[in-house]
Amino acid sequence: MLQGPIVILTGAGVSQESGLDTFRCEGGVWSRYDLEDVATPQGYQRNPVLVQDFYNARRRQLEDEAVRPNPAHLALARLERDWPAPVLVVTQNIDDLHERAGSRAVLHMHGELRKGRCEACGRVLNWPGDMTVDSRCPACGRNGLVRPHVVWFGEVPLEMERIFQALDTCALFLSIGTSGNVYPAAGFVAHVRERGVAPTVELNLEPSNGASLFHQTLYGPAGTLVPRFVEALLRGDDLGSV
Ligand code: BJW
Repeated sequence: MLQGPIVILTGAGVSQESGLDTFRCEGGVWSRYDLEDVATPQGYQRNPVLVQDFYNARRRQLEDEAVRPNPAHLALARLERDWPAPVLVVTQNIDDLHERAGSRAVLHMHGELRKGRCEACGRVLNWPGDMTVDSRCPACGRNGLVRPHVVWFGEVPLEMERIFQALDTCALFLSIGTSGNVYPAAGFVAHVRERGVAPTVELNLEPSNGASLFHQTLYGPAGTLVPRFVEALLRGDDLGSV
């Protein structure tokens, strides 16, 4: 029977049924915006107003009543509560739906929409509302140097040391709702497999770029698949029978 710590990588697909767009699916964020414009430091330098507006709109979307944790987020929170060893969610998502569902051990490797960061003093700030190119840092008082606390292409993702420590000691690795296009997250499955100890499972709507690297793959909407999978894990079912 499976025992020990679990690491769960999540991506935009886990929040799709909560009403948030994925990036690379049909009609996704990158079909409406050029990622070079809104998700690179160079794009921000060129047109900070466009980038602030992009993140302001997404931040406001989190306030929408319809945007709430779906059964996949809730099942992962339940797993953390009921599993007898640590369960860590490593999310590429910048929304707060895992926390709202009740997950406590969550690392946001690509940052958080409801936070800002001052480029003058480096302080990470809670930022629930709109941010502008003139916003004042409440910590150091400087104007115009607060940016969204998100990780753009070419920037180093957050919490990498803790993430690799967890990957190096996990007994099970799950990847949920991510297309496997973006590194270093896309490389986690290969990293875990190198150790040759922990089973790796992909739960996604369709095969990701790295699908062949997983021991097991399950396809369907996360809101249906994840609760079923968590239920089976907690019952102690053999993974292969899920
Ligand atoms: C469902 C579903 C449902 C739908 N149920 N499933 C060449 C080779 C290798 C690497 C590089 C390279 N050139 C450059 C790089 C590095 C680069 C990179 O990976 N580029 C690739 C595009 C090639 N990476 C970086 O620059 C990163 N930094 C870095 O590498 O630093 C170096 C370093 C690393 C480590 C240590 C030291 C140094 C930074 C990456 C930053 C990514 N930022 C973004 C935007 C910011 C946040 C935001 O605005 O939200 O993060 S990009 C965007 O993609 C966002 C996401 O987090 C990320 C991943 O997307 P995700 O989650 O996979 O979404 P989708 O849409 O792609 O997929 C959704 C999936 O869900 C699909 O498969 C659907 O089928 C599925 N799905 N509905 C279940 N209901």
